[in-house]
Amino acid sequence: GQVFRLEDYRPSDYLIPLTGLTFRLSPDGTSVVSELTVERRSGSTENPPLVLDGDGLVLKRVEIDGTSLDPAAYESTPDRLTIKTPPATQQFRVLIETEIAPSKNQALMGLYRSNNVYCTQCEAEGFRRITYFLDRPDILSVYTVRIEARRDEAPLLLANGNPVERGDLADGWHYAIWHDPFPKPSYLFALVAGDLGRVADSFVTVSGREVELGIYVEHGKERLAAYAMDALKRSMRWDEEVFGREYDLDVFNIVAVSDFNMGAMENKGLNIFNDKYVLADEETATDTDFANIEAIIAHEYFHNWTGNRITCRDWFQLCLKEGLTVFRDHEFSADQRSRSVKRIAEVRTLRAHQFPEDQGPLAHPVRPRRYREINNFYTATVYEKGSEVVRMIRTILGKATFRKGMDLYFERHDGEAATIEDFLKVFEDVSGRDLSQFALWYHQAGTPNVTVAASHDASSQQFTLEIEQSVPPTPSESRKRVMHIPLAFGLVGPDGKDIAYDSVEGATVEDDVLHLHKRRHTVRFSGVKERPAISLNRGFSAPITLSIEQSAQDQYFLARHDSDAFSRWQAFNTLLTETLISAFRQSRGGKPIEFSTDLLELAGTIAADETLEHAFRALALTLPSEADIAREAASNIDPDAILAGREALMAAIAQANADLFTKLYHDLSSDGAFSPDAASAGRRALRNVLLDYLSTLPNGAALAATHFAEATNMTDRAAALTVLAHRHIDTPEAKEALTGFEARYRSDALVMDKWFQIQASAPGAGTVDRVKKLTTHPAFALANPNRVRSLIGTFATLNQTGFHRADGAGYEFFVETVLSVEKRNPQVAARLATALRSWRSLEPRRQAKAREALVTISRAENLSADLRDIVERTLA
Ligand code: DPP
Ligand code: ZN
Repeated sequence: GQVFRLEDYRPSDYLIPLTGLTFRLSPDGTSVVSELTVERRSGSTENPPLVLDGDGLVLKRVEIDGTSLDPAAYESTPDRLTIKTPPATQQFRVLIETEIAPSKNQALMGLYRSNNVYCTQCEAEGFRRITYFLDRPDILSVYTVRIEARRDEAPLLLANGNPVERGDLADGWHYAIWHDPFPKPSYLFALVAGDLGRVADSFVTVSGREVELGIYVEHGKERLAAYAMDALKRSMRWDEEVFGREYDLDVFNIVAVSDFNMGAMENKGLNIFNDKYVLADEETATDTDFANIEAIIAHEYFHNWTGNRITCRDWFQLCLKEGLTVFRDHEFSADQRSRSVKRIAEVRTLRAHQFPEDQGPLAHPVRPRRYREINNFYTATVYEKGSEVVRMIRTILGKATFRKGMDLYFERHDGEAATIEDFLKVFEDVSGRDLSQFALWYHQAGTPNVTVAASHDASSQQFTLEIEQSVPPTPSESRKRVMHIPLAFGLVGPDGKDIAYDSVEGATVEDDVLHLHKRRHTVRFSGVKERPAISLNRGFSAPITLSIEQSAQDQYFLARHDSDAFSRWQAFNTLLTETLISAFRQSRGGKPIEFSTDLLELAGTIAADETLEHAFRALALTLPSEADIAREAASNIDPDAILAGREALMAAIAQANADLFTKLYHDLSSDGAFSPDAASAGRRALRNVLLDYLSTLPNGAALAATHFAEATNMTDRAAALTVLAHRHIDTPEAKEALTGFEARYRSDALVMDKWFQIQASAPGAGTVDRVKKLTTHPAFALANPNRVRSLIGTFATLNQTGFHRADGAGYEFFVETVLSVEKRNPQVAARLATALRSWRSLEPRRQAKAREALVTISRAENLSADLRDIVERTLA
């Protein structure tokens, strides 16, 4: 396929200041009439051909300035419309009619049908599946949209912007007209038509304008949108208060659909959501679901300014809107919930998703320089690492200067399609700093590693850190440049408080942040009487891996006393990870596994520490996952040995703390009505982690069965079912719970997704066959992305022992499934295939089988550009 390169960017010859669209909706033959006002770029005196993008289109007619165009004057294919000699006038009008079939659209890009509702998804390049257009984000146009449909089929007609007019037409048809005054790129176009229920509310902006809010869901599910509506209003207020951003249209609508490739989409004034991120109540949604809904509602809303008002010049700049908007939603959630708990959760996500990407064959810079298929760049690197980079800018500049920079960004670039250079420039301008070395975070792939050795000299009262940074090579970037790494730190004294020092030399230190600018630093703190423990990268100030030469004594000390909650969690997590890696090696070597009693005791101390939030304790006690252990162990991975080591540590911690955990578990029983707030969720989280431990003890299955039976919300029910299905699958308790859950939720697709997920992630060799069988379950559908991700995606990403089964049976099933998904939906198939990205870290036998699986996919006939791109890069 074609390779697109950042350095090849060139402005288009033409602009499209105005776009009028008329849709006459019908499932199998929708007519789209597009009336474009086309303008030569100012200053240009030439009239080169006008080349419009298409994708699988059927052209019905073309007119220029009201006259039909002679067939010799244009060339059309399904993928392109070329008007050979446009008029020499500064402006001209082009009318294009295409016909599309929403009912046949299974790729879920462009205009399609979900549950009999017409809806659209245009990012990144779906608009060209609707009509011929300059389908690139730097073409900003003012849209007026007229929708016509049969009133009985689609009483509701929505598009971007504000409603203008609606009325009846002959033969039971009706129409609506929408106008969006804000120029926008085509990827933000949206249309929805169908029969949906409406939840209405309103919001008065800071300047006193009233905005009508609507969330549209399947009839009968209105009640389930209450939490999403509440999250929306909180997001709108927060963006005013924290970023000074006010909403700009008269209406803001959200539509939930059940077939959606992504989580949600920020179309101007008309967000379209995967229903999984709208619908929730305690009976059907877990606390994690509530938190995700809050975050994604906020994320899409925040895009109104970071993405829509200021968009991206080209798709290489995707992180300009995504990294920044993720940063904004992280900050929102931190303010709504617990900041330190939120930070720990973010870092866990970054390590679980972005680190393996950055450390494997699919590594790419936060701002990539080339791509073959842009759909494959909606990655953890662009989103999550992109957010970390913005966070580092704030760390370096300080909160007040950062805010000034953001204000300048909004002021300077409103209404534009901008670049990362534009973004960095505003921060240089407000701070007077040179951010050119910092900019490497956008340009250079790979996770930097920082190694640190500390020494203390009592006689000279000097504390010295020898620090070295390196960035491992990544595909097509073997030589790396030295980065600017901001490390928040503290020197922790014997009483747990940070100690003061007289002066520091060898690196810049500002506000408890150590700035690395060179490959090596020798940093000397003077006036340090007693040897402190070094707490480094507090709050995870830089997205790096860190190896500190540190005594176990210091690690235990920090895990008990670090005043920075993140670092305290980190210290304990590092102890657990190191223990699990050595347990894995012992297990593989056939040795009995032993654990330090200090570690087992510390787990108990943390569990019972009432000065710590419940949610913090739950996170601390959650052992690193099998994938975490595999990533940290890095090579020669045998998932069975990893699982054995992890289960052994679970059981050892549980045995050592049996009485304490049992008492805590009972003390934490719910005592009142359900609330999804963070404190209540934290309590449930801790109790459910304790259940997980206690279920390794005798009568564990019975305890989990009771927990399941007594659960009054989905969080507790799903937690108990997970314990039963993962640890006690062959017991009657597990069978009964799985059957009971299925019977109760058979007709609720989103809840059945959990039932699929829980079974697909059950460790062990038997899961492959169980998952295979589940693909024939009536609730499963290969055409629905949520179902595919729940069953197949979960199996491939969260089931190390099942997916990487030594005989390759997991891979064989996976290859077959990915190829059948691909026939309908290449985007979802390509995303699934990334599950094999870490194949080189497996032990040799599994590695050979995984490679075979990738090769089989690469040789399949008619492979889509999406899947080919992933598979070829993974094998390269
Ligand atoms: N809808 C996706 C997001 O908001 C892509 N823009 O991240
Ligand atoms: Zn986004």
